[in-house]
Amino acid sequence: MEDSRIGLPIGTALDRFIKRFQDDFPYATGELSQLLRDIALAGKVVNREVNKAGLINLSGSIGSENIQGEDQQKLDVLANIRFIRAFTKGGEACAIISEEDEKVVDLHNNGKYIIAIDPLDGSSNIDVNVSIGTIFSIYRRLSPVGSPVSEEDVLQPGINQVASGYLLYGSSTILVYTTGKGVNAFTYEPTLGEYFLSHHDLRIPDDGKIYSVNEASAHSFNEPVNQYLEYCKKNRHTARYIGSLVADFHRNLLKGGIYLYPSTDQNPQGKLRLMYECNALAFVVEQAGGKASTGTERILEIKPKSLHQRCPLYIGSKKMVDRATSYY
Ligand code: P6P
Repeated sequence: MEDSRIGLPIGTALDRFIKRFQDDFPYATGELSQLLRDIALAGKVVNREVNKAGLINLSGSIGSENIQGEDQQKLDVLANIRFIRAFTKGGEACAIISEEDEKVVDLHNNGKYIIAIDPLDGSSNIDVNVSIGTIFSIYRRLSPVGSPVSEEDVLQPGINQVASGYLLYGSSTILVYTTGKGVNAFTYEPTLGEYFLSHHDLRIPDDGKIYSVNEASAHSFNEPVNQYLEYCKKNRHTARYIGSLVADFHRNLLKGGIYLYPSTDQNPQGKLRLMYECNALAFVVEQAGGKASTGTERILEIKPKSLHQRCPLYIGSKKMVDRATSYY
């Protein structure tokens, strides 16, 4: 099916799509394109490991905790190694902020880009065969190429992102990303080892009836959250919560909906991390016509204070986020 807006039909290979749009970037000298290819390649490798985890004893935990104090799954560590290796070989990124590493991973090269990544989000679902995902953000470094990576390079607000997206390892594996000119999705065809354009210029429905929240924490939600949930129930919404952010987000992106992770007594700042979960998805959802807020502040405008800081997250259809935040 020819899409006149871009002259590239559904089914176009990722590489050709990236090349076609590389010229849209005044400063693009191909590095950002190469970075996207590196992510796609690492995603293929992680996809293969995720799909056979049970067979080669890759599921389960390694008995250690990451800096978040969360039980590290074998695939968490593997995915982190795969993505860092891809960026190291590619040479386009000079530093990486990863959920699995306490400090910034400095690649000591002349790369122009900073990556923030959650290599495998929702990994506690690996053992029960529920979809999981990789979430990534790409920034340009602010300090001169080749100089030591500075704190201002890594703690940039989400509005500075040059690209962001996610891989969803589900019934099929899909790569969804934006470079600030809309959102496109590529479905992976494992027999050909290639991603093909499956959703062009994705737009999230302005409104929806699906809300995603873990209501087991409702006793500790603040009043505005409970008022909104009351509204949802009175207006015949549907609750859908997979417990895997990327899977919940992707369904809401396609069908319309809102995902909420408010502050709770267990996670007073919210559970999700600003740098490599909230900012990345906020850029995607805004590019698709949706919204992302902490409840009181636009996610993309938050000035980060630390690598792994958390924030409350309301993300999805514009009208749903507006209503949810109107109770504040
Ligand atoms: P809870 C997975 O650990 C994750 O980061 C997201 O993928 C998911 O939406 C959320 O946490 C689930 O958290 O507290 O509901 O189990």
